[in-house]
Amino acid sequence: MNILQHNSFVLSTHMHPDGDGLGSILALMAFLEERGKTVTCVLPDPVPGRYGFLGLQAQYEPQRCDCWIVLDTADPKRLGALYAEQKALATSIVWIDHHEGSGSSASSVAEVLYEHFFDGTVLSPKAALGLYVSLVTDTQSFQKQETTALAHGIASKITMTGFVNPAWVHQNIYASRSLHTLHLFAKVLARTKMDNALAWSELRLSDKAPMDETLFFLDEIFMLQNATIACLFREQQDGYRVTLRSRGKGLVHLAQEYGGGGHQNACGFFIAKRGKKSINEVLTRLKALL
Ligand SMILES: [Mn+2]
Repeated sequence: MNILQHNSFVLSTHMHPDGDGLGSILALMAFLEERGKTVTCVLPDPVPGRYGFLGLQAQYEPQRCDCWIVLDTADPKRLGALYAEQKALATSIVWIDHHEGSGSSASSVAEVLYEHFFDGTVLSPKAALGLYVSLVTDTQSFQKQETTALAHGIASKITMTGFVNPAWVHQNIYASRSLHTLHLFAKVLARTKMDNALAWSELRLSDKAPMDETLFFLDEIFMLQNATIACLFREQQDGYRVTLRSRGKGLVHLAQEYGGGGHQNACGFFIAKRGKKSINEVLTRLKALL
């Protein structure tokens, strides 16, 4: 991946940007700027408030550039309208991803970036913070199955720089729940059902759930004792956004069959609304995988 032949860069990530996408943009931006490159961050969606502490200056209009680098997805659909507009202004495109189908089994984009760009370099404060946020959010604080010695090793090298305070990062990202979100969480917990090792719940349109603030609900449901698959149905006007977690059940093919994607143990897709049928069909498919 010889991207340093280029001079001007646009860095982007998927819609509903998360810590992995935003953190890896911050790190790669620092790396390129330190080498005299012109770098602009262009996003399809606003930066969620909880990631304001990254200090990332994002723009929302496509920009002309030699090289457009998309982080944390390889799926044009996940860029929405930005894809066609930005593609028209970029001379070349590079996708840096770690989802199923990308050929990478890295826990986070930080791992991919570290191996390609940062190994053996002196980390700057911005690069260290960006890599750490990418790593800590996508491994769910080092608890997911994809978390290897490599992830811990990179985290150790980052924290040894002294530029990153893990407790401060954690507080910024996670100690940010509103009372509304907490009350919503109570509703979703009360709706949770379990059938053998499958646990599921739903968010309804009437809940008015902000996407970014309710992402942790599914992970909490997945903490149920003996659950090997957890599923959250998020009602939309025309269907349901379905997100899945598993322990070793290999769900990504099911997600892809429905037009979605992700990782084997964390993936999602969208289904059209057809009364009770739409939810029941998914539950039947999941039970068959237990
Ligand atoms: Mn990721």
